[in-house]
Amino acid sequence: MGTPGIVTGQGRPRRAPSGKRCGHGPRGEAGLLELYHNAMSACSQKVRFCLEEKGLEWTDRHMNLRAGDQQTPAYLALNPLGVVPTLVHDGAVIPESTVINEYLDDIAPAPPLRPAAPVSAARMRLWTKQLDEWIHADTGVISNALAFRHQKLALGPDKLHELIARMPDPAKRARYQSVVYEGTASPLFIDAIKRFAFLIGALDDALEAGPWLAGPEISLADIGYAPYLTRLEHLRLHRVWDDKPRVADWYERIKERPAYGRSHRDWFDEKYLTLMAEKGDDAWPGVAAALGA
Ligand SMILES: N[C@@H](CCC(=O)N[C@@H](CS)C(=O)NCC(=O)O)C(=O)O
Repeated sequence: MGTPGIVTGQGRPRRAPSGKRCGHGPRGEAGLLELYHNAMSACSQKVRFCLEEKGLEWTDRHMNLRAGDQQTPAYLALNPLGVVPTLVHDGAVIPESTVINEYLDDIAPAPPLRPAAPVSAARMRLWTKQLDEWIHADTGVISNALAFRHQKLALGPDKLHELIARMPDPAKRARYQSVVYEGTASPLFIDAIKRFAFLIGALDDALEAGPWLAGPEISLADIGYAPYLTRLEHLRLHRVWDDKPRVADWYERIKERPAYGRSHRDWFDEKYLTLMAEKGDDAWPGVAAALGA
C-alpha cells in the first residue's frame, strides 16, 4: 500500500509534512519507515527516541494537530482514533506508540531495547502499560489545563468547538472539554498532579535497583518515560522530583544520550517552551499547595 496523501486541515500548518529523511541508519536497510508524528507530542517523542536509539532512517510526515491534520479522512484511514503517531512500514500501518516501539525492536533487534531476562521484560512492560493506562491521559490533562488550552482558546469558539467535537474518542473528548474550558479549576487537574507525584516516588523506588527502570540496560521503559518527564520539566513541574535524586540522575542520563537530542531537543518548538514555562511558573504555588509541598 502506498502512503495516502494527507490533506491539511483548516488553518495554516506550522510546517507541512516534509518527507525529510531523518535518523542515522544505513539508508533503506529496514525498508521505508514513515512516521506520522508531531514535534512536541509526547508519544511521538517516544517513537522518535526509539528510532534514534536504533539508528534507523525514517521519513518525517509531520502533522499540525492544531490545524486538525489528524482529523482528515486520509489520516483517519490510517489511524481511526485520529491521533499521532502512526508508523507506516513498507505500507504496513502500525498505530499506538507502545506497539510501534515493540514493533521497531522486532524489525531491528540491535541494540535490543527489551530485556532478555523474563522478569526484567515483565518489569519493562509493567512500566509501559501504565503509560497507556493513565499517564498519557493525565499528561494531556496537565498540559492542556496549564498551557495548551491558551493556544486552543485562541482558535476562537467555533473552531475550538469543532476541533473537540471531531475527536473520535469520547473519553478524550470529555477530558478536553473539561480542561480546555476550565483550566486548572477542572477537577481532573489536581487529581492528575497527585497521581504524578505518586508516580515519581514509584520511579525513584524502582531506580534503587537501577541504573535503568527495568534493570542494568536501557529499555523501552526508559524510552517511554523520557518524554513525560520532559513535559513535566517544560511545565516547570520538575520541582516534584527535587527530593528524588535517583529520578533526577536518571533524567540527566537520559538527556545526555545523543538519541534524546535527535528525538526531543531537535524538535523543540520555542513558542511552546515559552508558553509552558510561563504558565507552569504561574501555576506552581497552587500546585505546590495542593501537593502539600
Ligand atoms: N495511545 C496513543 C495516544 C496517542 C495520542 O493521544 N496522541 C496525541 C498527541 S501525544 C494526539 O494525537 N492528539 C491530537 C488529538 O487527539 O486530536 C499512543 O500512544 O500512540
